[in-house]
Amino acid sequence: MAGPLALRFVSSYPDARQMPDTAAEIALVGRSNVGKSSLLNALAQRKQLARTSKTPGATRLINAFELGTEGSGRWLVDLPGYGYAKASKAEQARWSSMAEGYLAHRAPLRGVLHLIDGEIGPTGGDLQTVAWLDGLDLPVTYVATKIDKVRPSRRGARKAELASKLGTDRGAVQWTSAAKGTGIAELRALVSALLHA
Ligand SMILES: Nc1nc2c(ncn2[C@@H]2O[C@H](COP(=O)(O)OP(=O)(O)OP(=O)(O)O)[C@@H](O)[C@H]2O)c(=O)[nH]1
Ligand SMILES: [Mg+2]
Repeated sequence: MAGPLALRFVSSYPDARQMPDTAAEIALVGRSNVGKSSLLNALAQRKQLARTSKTPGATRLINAFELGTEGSGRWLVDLPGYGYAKASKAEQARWSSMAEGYLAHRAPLRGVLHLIDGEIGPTGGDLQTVAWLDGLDLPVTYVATKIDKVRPSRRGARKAELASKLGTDRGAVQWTSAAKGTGIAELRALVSALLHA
């Protein structure tokens, strides 16, 4: 099974147009508080590589992390989340344009991991993002987060329900818990394969 990914923080960018050329990138996309930064930390088995918080809006810039040896140019990119209701309209608009500008125009981008909260299922904002991403020519993998918060007796039904709301089949959703380590080895293998393809 895949061990921890060797990830190093490279830099934060307010605008994708300021990012240098790289060999390949994969981005973490999802609602604010869904667990993007926690998942990145779990992939690397590092507690504070990416900043996490109980309060949504922890990630406010495009944060780049490099995989493997320094200068490999293979990046995992942590994006600000969408749908944080308490942020001002102006702030929300700024974060969205930051993430959307990156996703729509970033040449080295090879694919997206779209995180969906496994406990609460896809929100309206998640489904809007699904539709928006569908318009881009990018492979999207759905990752359900926080499986530890779903009672074991409910997991089967929840998996079927979440996949059906996303309009995909059950096997297409990668279920994870950054807290408990569930599904993390599989995701490490996937990220590594996507960045080396
Ligand atoms: N129980 C549980 N909690 C989790 C898990 N993953 C993340 N969390 C919690 O969810 C909250 C948000 O996590 P973050 O990783 O900061 O979320 P984010 O998607 O990066 O949020 P933004 O940076 O605001 O977009 C934190 O309180 C985490 O501890 C998980 O697998 N299980
Ligand atoms: Mg974050």
